[in-house]
Amino acid sequence: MDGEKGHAILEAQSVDECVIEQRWGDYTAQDHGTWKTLYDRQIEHLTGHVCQEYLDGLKRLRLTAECIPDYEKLNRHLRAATGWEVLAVPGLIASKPFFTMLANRQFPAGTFIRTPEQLDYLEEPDIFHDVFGHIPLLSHPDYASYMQEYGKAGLKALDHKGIKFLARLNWYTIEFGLIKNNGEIRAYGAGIMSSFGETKYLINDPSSNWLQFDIDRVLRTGYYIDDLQATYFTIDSFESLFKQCTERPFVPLYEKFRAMPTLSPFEVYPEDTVLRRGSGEYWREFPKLKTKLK
Ligand code: HBI
Ligand code: FE
Repeated sequence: MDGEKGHAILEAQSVDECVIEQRWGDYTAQDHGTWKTLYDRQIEHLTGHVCQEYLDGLKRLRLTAECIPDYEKLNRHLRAATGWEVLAVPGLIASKPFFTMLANRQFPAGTFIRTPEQLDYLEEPDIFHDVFGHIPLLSHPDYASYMQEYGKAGLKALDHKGIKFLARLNWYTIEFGLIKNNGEIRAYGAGIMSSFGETKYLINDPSSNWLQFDIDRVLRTGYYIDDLQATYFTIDSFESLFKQCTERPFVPLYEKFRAMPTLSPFEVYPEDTVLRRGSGEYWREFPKLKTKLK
């Protein structure tokens, strides 16, 4: 996307100004081939490490490696499952339309797909991250309710300087969350699902700490957007996540936590319930963090 169009989209404050046509017919054979390569590779590496709810969602929504999903067809299955729908947007949109869409069970998904040269990482979320990463779980009723609540909380947070805290909740659940599945710990976060590097690291590298999800801890814990996770938070179920995030109003927590120090993703604190104590070697040997703690 060229600069000023991207800039204009990030300025747009209404949902209508952000939504575009997917133009499924414009995808090339290379685009569909990239989708298939990414899909097959992630499914191969995630099997055994991804939660059952996600795999059920892929099936329920008929999401396969065959070709880039056509949002019109995808939405028939998604609406039937939980009333959610995917709307095409050119890329990252401003927070207000973003949260408004989530609050209305509409997920803003990109339409472009990365080039074969960008297979392993790209700055902006592309259709593979948004659809393969985020959409399957929207067919699960409890996760669907959580995402809608997240959108409603986002609209409130905009009026109470709470976006920083909510972005952390987004990061440690929607993007990089883990969940218990019959005693095992499995991935559900879109940032894991759609990233080859993060998937390999989570599965093979002993460095990261896996902590029991606690809403106060997560709202207070910073994160780096440009590196693998030092800490992952694990929920018992999507129902328990929804309950923890709706049983207390967030605005008083924003006030309280704003006056307290940001917790580090590299530390384990006395109150933490540690499900797996990492070795920490990844970030000790390669401290290459470029961006600041969020
Ligand atoms: N826009 N399309 C899109 N997708 C996102 O995930 C997104 C966004 N705009 C804002 C945003 N995420 C974050 O600021 C919130 O998650 C906090
Ligand atoms: Fe995402």
